[in-house]
Amino acid sequence: MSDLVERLREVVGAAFVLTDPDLRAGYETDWTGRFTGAARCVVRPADTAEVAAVVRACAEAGVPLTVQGGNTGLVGGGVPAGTGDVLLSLTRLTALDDVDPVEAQVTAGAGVTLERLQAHARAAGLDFGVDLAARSAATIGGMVATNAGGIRVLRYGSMREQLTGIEAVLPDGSVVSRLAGLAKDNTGYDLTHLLTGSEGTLAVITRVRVRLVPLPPARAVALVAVDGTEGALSLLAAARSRLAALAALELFYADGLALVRAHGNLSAPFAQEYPVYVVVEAAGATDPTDDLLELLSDCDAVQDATVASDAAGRARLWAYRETHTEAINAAGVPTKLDVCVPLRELPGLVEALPAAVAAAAPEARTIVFGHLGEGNLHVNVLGAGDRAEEVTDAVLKLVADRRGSISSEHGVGRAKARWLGLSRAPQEIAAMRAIKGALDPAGLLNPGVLFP
Ligand code: 2HG
Ligand code: ZN
Repeated sequence: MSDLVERLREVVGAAFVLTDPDLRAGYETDWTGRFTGAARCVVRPADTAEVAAVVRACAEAGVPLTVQGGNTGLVGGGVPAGTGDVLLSLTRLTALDDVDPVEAQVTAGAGVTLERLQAHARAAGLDFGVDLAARSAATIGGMVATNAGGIRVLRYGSMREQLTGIEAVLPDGSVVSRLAGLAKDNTGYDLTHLLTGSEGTLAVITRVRVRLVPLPPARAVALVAVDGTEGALSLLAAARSRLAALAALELFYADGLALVRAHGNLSAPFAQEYPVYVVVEAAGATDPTDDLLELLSDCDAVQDATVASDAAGRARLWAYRETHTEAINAAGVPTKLDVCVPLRELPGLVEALPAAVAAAAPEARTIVFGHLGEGNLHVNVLGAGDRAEEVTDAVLKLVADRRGSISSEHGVGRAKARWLGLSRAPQEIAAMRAIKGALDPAGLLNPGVLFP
């Protein structure tokens, strides 16, 4: 055991192999505080060559690796399950190339944060198509590994849609690198997209090449009150057909708003309370405010609305939606379920959730919010205590009954591995296991993640 640690010190430098429990602690517990495990050490390589040497050393020693980016994943995929793994943190892989304005692409190290990539793209007059609340800490490598979604999927798609290439270290320490960013490349299996969403089980992503999108100069945001989930869907349908500049459409409920307001000391958005709220953002070459206002005045489902076009006003309205995660965490350790169903099933699911959760954990309280465009609900259950597994089982079965996915954007991780069979057929799981076995026959990368 100490031989391996010694060898890792030689590879990355002694300062970047953390064995002291106090130094390891921040890496060993996930952002929610729900998932925790002990690593034999945390190793922090600086580049692809060092990652490859670390992986080779662990492979030779037969020691499993847990791979971690910004540690903002919410399904326990980036923290060790037990003891003894090497925790491979990629936050030092921060190289960021110049933006290529002709291809509208850029190559980023796995440890570059989303916020830094966004600022880099914007300085070149472009933007990155994915955005999410954890932008200051979430890393691009982790976001690719989990195929992160966020608030702009309805306009630009998830991480998968942004990728034109990838560099990764395979479990034997060899490096695959496809970073030319070719717009067309039909030369066999698509490794870039195979590794996207593989949750660190097939390879360690070290660099990625992503496409960038035009930076819309004008934006407007509306916070809209509607009378129910059906009303929110009517607003979505209207926005999809009439608002060409539609950039985001997000959902939350009265109880989530109350929690967020208390946590952030935020004023009430409207003089009275409503059951359901939708944030609509429009972005375009010209000011979309009038189009947004017209949409809202024509949509029968709208009960009340407030619109902001300036940056401070837009941020103020977004805060009601974006601070849900931190407000919930401040109230306790949540059981988080990140699910999606076909949109027609969404109102029925929302209605069925409270009774299903109450049957599993009578004392629990459920806060629901999410990305309406994709039918993606974040079901956060507070106070489940030792009934978290029962709550998970009840909610995921409701979702499966409605032909939904048990993991819409956060990944399966450790949290939902047991339930993979609710969303994937036995033949699919067998095919996935065959791929895992071919690339990682010794099961070194992220054991316990994804597969039951
Ligand atoms: C979001 O949409 C994130 O804000 C986090 O995916 C969701 O906290 C959650 O459950
Ligand atoms: Zn989300």
